[in-house]
Amino acid sequence: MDLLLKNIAMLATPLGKSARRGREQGDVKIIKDAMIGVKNGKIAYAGEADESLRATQAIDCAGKLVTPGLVDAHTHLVFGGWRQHELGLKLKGVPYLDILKQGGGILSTVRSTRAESEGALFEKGREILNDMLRHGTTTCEAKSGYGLDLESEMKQLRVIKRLNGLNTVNIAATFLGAHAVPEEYKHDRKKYIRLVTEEMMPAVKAEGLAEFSDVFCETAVFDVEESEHIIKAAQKNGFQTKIHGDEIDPVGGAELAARTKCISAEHLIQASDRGIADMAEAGVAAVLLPATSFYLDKNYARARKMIEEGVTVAVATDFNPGSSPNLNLQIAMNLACIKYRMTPEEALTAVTLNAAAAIGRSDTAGSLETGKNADIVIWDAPDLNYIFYRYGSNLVRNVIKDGRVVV
Ligand code: IZC
Ligand code: ZN
Repeated sequence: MDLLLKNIAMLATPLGKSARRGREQGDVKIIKDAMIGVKNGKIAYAGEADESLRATQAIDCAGKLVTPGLVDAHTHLVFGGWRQHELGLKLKGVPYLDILKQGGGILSTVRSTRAESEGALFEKGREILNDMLRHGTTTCEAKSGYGLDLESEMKQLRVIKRLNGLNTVNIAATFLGAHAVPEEYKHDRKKYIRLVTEEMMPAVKAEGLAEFSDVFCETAVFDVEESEHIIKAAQKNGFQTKIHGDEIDPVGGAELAARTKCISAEHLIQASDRGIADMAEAGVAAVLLPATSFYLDKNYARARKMIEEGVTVAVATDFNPGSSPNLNLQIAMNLACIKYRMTPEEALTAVTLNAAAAIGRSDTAGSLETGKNADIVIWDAPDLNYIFYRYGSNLVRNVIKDGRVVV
């Protein structure tokens, strides 16, 4: 073997190549006094300590906790500018959707992203990925949606592709041309939807720039009928589909995700009972974003009900310059316990295997078992509970990505 991780006090990992839902979400394998062996960037052994194992390099894990590298299944990580100027508006009580209606919010980031060069976006994205890695994230999803014209959407997606090529954090790309109606189309939204479905989608597909397509289905953004049309067009263009649904108002996003067989639906703060049952039935993953609830000072999605009904639950940061300017998945993990009432075991599965499943990566990422990518976090923690309890500090001690120590 190339690398051996020795003296692991506790190895904690979900198991399998597909999502774990219902009661199985909390089925995490815990091995005390464990070892992990790595060969050619893949896991070759993960089990009890075995002194007969040999490798060219060894790491002493100093009696700490080891888990799979974290998977952040929902981010908007490439954008120009920030939006700290909106903090004062928020504190005065101006709602998120009102800021957007006044041409701020997403549209403010669209202006700064359009104005930024591809090179500058790439450099900023590189810094962000390094920061994510330092916080334990080894795989993430990244959405476009701050270009909202053909060239700027392509620019954002090309940046995502180049960032993925750095191999800092593995990235699954999502086209989000339907993130908002840009200002120049505000009097002809149908025309913008045609631009997204008839020009942008084929162009993105032709250059192989995104696997997934997403839509912001929300009051005053895209209604259910428009969203359904956009999802179906994406599927015709060969994308797997995702939806930002029921984030602020209960518009029926969960039901739509189930009806159209989306791979995942995100946010779901206001998802109805019917919508949750439909998602369980259709096998749509819920990607819940508790740091967004926190930052928008909103309610929290009904994660317990979703788990009880058999929905696959993943938890992600929603990192973006507006509603969730935090890229540290550990914060979302803590909120998943405290606000969603998920157990540490359920929450670990939500940020590893289930998150990987929500972005089509569960065959290679999200668990520590033979054959998977050797993406591993060594924590400054003696056991699993500790990382959900000691919130606020970055508890990552080392990160191993594809079998190499990178942090
Ligand atoms: O820039 O505000 N919710 N999209 C949907 C976002 C938040 C990102 C943003
Ligand atoms: Zn989002």
